[in-house]
Amino acid sequence: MQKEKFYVTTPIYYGNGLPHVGHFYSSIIANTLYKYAKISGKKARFTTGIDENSQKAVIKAEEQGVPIMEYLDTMANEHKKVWDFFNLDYTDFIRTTEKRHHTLVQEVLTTCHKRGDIYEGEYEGMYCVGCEAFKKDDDLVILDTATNKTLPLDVKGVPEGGGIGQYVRVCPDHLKEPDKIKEKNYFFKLSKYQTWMQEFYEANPEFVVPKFRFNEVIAFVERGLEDFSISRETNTFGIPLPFDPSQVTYVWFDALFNYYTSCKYSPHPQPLSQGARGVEIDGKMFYDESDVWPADVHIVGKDIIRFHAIYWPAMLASYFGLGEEREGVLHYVETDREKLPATILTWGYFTVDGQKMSKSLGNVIEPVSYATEYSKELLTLYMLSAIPIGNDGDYDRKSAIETYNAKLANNLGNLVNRVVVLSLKLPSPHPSPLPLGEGIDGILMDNRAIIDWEKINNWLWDVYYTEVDTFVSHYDLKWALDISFYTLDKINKYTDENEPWKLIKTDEEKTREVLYTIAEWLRQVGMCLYPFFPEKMSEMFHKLGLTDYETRLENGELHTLRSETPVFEIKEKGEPLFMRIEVEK
Ligand code: ME8
Repeated sequence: MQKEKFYVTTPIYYGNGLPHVGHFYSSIIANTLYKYAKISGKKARFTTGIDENSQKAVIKAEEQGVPIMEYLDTMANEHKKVWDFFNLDYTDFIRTTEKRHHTLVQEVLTTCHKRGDIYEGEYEGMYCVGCEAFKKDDDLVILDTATNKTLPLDVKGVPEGGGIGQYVRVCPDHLKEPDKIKEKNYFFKLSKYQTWMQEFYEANPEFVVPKFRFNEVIAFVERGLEDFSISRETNTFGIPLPFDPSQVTYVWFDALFNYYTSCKYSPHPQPLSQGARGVEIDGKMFYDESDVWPADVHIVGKDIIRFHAIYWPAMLASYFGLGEEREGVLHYVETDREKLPATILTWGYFTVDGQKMSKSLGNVIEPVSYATEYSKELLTLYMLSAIPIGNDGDYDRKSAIETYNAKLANNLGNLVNRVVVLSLKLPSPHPSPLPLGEGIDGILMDNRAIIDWEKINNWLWDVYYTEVDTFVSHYDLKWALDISFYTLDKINKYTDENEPWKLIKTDEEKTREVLYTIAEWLRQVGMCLYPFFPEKMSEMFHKLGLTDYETRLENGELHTLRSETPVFEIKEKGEPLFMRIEVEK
């Protein structure tokens, strides 16, 4: 039987800086969704990487006096080091300077050109190198160079009383005046896709999540789509247009197709496609994994939503030849869906302790050093549980520590510790038909006839699993975490009510039952939390004496494991699972 598939991507980050917490956020969402799909037995794929064909990188390399490729190789390694530190389980790390990507983009450009969707023209206007985007007047804000503050967006023209050159129009994100440009360019006929796009949105109301961001996109499209420039004459670094090599394609037409290159020319054949034939490009083998296309979810920040929600479907429509022309107008047809990404999941911007993250304020959270100082799980937990995906959010450092202490160190960590310590105090188990080994303390066996099994079962199967699976499939990771910690609260309550630390002095049999019950709850919640905190949950399974859990989950056995009757062969106390962190005053 064909396995269900799941394909998730992060934006490819610009390689001219190191990843900060904003990048970490999309990567950890992607990793969690990927892991959840994988343990659920899906054919899962997770692509991340870096966006290299940009003017910004060329400028940086020149500033440092190193050849561009040497600079990019160093940066690609630095990026990988960050993701490897967090053990992110990406299937593919793509670099847009790779030959496989050049091959694909040139094939796309040729196809779209032949279809008549790319034409030659002249561009005159403004270009922001920081955004790698052309700007219109409306896109800019006014900067008061005397105070270095931007004026409200609704201020029209230059306020009175300013000195000469005091007020300049700048890009709101980079606070720099865009370059004035006049050059020959090639344009993409986005306007041809106006009706098609509106019909596509209409038929797919969940294309952009959350809804309020989709509404912004829809309103933008309703104002009318304009053709956009896809090439630059003055840039020399990038992918040349196959039909006019004096021009290189400018960043978006190139960058967005990374998501497809990664499947079409995959460095690894996935288990399901054994026998897939490889092609050799630049001495490396690549495999056609395009059966995982389209992406199930692209994770993107709000600043790049228009590119993903408008340009991207239109480019794909042009490449794949989607739509049906009737009386000179292109219309959307239901089967187009099979080639288009299912969801664009967007998030907002973070501030740190209520302030904009900026180098000059010294409040940029650098994920590796922050996680080294505190804990990886603290960062993941706070990012995924304090900020609902979609909204702008604040990273409140004090509250991050408090959340970690309450949920991971106290709630989960203490429970594990209790079960382990008390189990080790129990004498060797009673004879059992199970092959347990002899004379080992701390073994908890199944005893479902007399423990509170029904209660657990009802909650787990009727509520918890359904809710977690549903939340995750709607990309609602906050709620998946919240219900898991709510379940842990229930186990803590059960533990407090049964007081196994007292019971152990009087009733060994009943203690065994209570501890088994707690351990079983922990096993079940641990499997749902595994995609969020894989290292710590593996450690917890190990403490509970469950062998092979990590391997079996990674092999997609979540559903089998949920129904299994485990034996907990607890052997040693070891270090606490989560150390408490002191809150800084
Ligand atoms: O845009 N809070 O790359 P990028 C939250 N190469 N998110 C933030 C943030 C903040 N303070 N700062 C940045 C690019 N981001 C392109 C993508 S994809 C085909 C090409 C987010 O490195 C930002 O919103 O500038 C963006 O989505 C992502 O980080 C990557 O940004």
